[in-house]
Amino acid sequence: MAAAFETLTKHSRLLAWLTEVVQLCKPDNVYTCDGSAEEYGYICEVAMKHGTFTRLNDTLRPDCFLARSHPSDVARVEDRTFICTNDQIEAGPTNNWAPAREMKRKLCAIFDGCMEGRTMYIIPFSMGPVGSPFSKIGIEVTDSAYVVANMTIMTRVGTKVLEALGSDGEFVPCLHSVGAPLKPFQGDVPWPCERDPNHKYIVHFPDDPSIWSYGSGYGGNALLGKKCLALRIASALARKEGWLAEHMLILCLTSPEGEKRYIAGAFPSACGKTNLAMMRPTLPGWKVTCLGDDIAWMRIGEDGRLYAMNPETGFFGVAPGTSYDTNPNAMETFTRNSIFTNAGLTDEGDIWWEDMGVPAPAHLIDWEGDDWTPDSDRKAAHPNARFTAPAEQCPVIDPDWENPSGVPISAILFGGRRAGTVPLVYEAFDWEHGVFMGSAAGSETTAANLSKTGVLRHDPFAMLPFCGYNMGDYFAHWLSMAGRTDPQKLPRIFFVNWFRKGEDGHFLWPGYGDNSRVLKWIFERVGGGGQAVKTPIGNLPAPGALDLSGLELPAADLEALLTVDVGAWKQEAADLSEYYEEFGDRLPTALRGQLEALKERLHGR
Ligand code: OXD
Ligand code: MN
Repeated sequence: MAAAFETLTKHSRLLAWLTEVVQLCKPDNVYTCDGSAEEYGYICEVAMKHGTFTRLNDTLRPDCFLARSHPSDVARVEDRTFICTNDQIEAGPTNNWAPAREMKRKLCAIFDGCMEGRTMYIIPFSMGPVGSPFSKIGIEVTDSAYVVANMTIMTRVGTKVLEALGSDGEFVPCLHSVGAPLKPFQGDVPWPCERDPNHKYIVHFPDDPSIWSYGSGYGGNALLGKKCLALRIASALARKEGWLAEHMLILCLTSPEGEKRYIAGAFPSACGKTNLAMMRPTLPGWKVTCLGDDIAWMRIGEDGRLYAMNPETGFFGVAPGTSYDTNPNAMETFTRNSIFTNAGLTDEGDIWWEDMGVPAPAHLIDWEGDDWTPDSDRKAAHPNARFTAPAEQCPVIDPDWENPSGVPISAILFGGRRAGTVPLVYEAFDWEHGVFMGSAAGSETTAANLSKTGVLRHDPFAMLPFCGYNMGDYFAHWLSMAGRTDPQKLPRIFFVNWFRKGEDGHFLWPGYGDNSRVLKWIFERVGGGGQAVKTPIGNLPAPGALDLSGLELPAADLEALLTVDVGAWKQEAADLSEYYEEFGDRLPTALRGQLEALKERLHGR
């Protein structure tokens, strides 16, 4: 057992807060994490003892575990996620809001005694390299060993963080409970959580800042460093401090000549960010290395360029669909030291999921713990099943992924899953137009959140579920970056769409490693080359400018991928006008101006 927290820090605010949460939550034991390998082993043993973890076959998948969640707790719960400020306008129209003071009162009642019969774990963690001036420290208090194990992979945890915090450093208090206290002699279940979907609370107080999460043990609801701190809280801090906290992958593209360019990309959940971040290019001689697959913190550096850093240390990726065809580097990343949640368990003790690229076994145990055969009419893995894997195990991890100063970004991509209208790639005319493009992003929904699938939802900058303040102000903050440096030094902005479909429903673009063809054009554009044609929506690749060597793409498909359907875009602009109404007077006039200019270009004026 680790030493009592009182002996581990002299930070009086931290001590006061921990004392308060112990009194409130009333755990049986308190354990402070030191972040060591021994501790990780011990936590995994605890999770196995509770039935949360099953150890996988040590030959096939060394030091890996499978967890099965309760069927009521399988994804982020956006309808139970709140941004709590004094005035609703500060949270804006895209967030659930409640008055901060009232919500705190309510949460204090809900958290009262919520850890009875359980161990409280204190997890000191750093988002970003420990000690980097760009990093932020959080202290997560949780009653879930599963959360401790996952946080240990996803963030930098332990004593070194308390040391960096010193006696008066800033930290974000992050209180988490699965919401399932144990009465004396009550037996535990493998995945304790609040079963009532209306009694889960993922609450952010950006003005404190602090996070309170109750009732779910899953993913972004519970691993509070990720969406809660590194996006919702960080976006609000970033606005105050003049930087950007974004839902973006970071990759480095190296040309056959050895020239490197760093690219960041914002895509809504389940649009293939992880696949793109560690892609194996099909174009000979081109190389992609990965710095991050989900979150980028970006600041203007001393040279006036925008630098990006991944605050995480692991990948929490969607498992189904991940295969040696779609993402061989991810497959190599989670060969060991990884946690799988809601995957199928084969009779050999390995994991399996739909579209893993290996035939379905004749029998397995599905994500709900039941026998499954290929004839079953259920999925073996939940569609939002996940792998948690250390970033350092990625075969193409970039040597600079932990550089405390980040890497200079040359291009920013926005994208989404769009069956129609949006071409394969186009480039913004300038920063303001690029911000407009980001604000107009949207995607057809999938299983990473609980909304209906296949419906188009606006998802500006892929930040709809993650922006910790008024989205109109967020647009203004993006626009303001042009005033913080020489705008010519800012990255160029592009929109991409790998998901365009033909009339018969087939994908027009092969995607995956062939996306390197689009990245090559982007690489050339930012270097001053790459031919483009100006269209009403932006600059598209000129005929012949995309490198399609070795690819058999029907001419009609290429044509459909690279033409601007003016009629469809007029409709798109009309939809956007309506969407913009939501933001009222918080919508920057520059964006209204961009929309009007787009309409004029579409009408040929
Ligand atoms: C994620 C998400 O899990 O965006 O990364 O939903
Ligand atoms: Mn994400």
